[in-house]
Amino acid sequence: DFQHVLVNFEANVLTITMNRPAVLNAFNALMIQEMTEIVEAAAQDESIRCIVLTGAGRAFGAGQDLSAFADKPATNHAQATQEHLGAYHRLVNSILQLPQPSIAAIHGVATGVSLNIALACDLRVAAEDARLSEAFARIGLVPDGGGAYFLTRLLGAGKALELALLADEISGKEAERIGLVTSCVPLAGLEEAVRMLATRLAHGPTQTYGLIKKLFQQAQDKDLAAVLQLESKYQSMAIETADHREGVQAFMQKRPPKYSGK
Ligand code: T3D
Repeated sequence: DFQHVLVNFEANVLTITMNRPAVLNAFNALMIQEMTEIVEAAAQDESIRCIVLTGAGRAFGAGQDLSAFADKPATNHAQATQEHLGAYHRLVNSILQLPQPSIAAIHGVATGVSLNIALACDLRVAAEDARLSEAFARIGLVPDGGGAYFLTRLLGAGKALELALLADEISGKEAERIGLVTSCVPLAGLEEAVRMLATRLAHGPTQTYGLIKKLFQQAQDKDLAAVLQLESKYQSMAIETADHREGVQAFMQKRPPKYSGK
């Protein structure tokens, strides 16, 4: 049982809901710890074939819970930040390294480190009411939780720096336009849109998805020769999977494939 996170497992999809709605799901130490524990366990569980990350109440997440820092002298801020960062880094890495596909379902506020946690997911679906912002500079901080890494890769260096410096909120529609989210849907349709996407992924070739994720992550800082080597490595693994055989057989037999994830 978790204090700040709800977990639901249904039809091979694990939904992780950040659950501190009174503070718009701002992160405290326990919520970071609980989420990390859940994500690390999910990585080991073959029955989980897609992971959805979302927030309870009217927001995805309002970043770090600032109340813990508000009444401390300035010197302790830096110390507390250092302590928190290690925990955030472990969470970001655990999401990024998930072998299964992950989706962030974003409604309302997604700001600061909460937004960057969403960027660690493979796909993002935003509601039209979404308010995304790299709010850090507003309170005199640099983006953490991997923001500089994710934003520059998703958007290019120029747009990434603009979002970080101006720290303005952008809407779900604007986020879709610039490629920060996969799609933007009306709030009332968010749950269903994410359920459909998660179900589709959960019926896919899970092991191959894991290989695709590794290939694309590792390709980011390599030249073509190195990427071609990597694709050979991962293709020779994919070609051995039962799902590859099933995919080819289904094509030849003119029927939809039935993937086991293996
Ligand atoms: O440890 C470290 O490494 C530091 C790392 C920091 C990383 C970061 O995430 S930096 C960014 C931190 N987050 C923010 O700066 C956002 C702060 N919140 C806001 O600016 C506003 O709340 C929003 C623009 C996000 C939403 O505004 P609105 O008007 O929709 O809602 P609200 O009324 O401001 O918030 C509702 C409640 O949530 C409110 O509490 P109350 O008055 O009803 O008792 C508000 O205080 C609380 N809340 C919102 N965000 C936070 C928060 N409480 C603690 N920490 C928050 N981040």
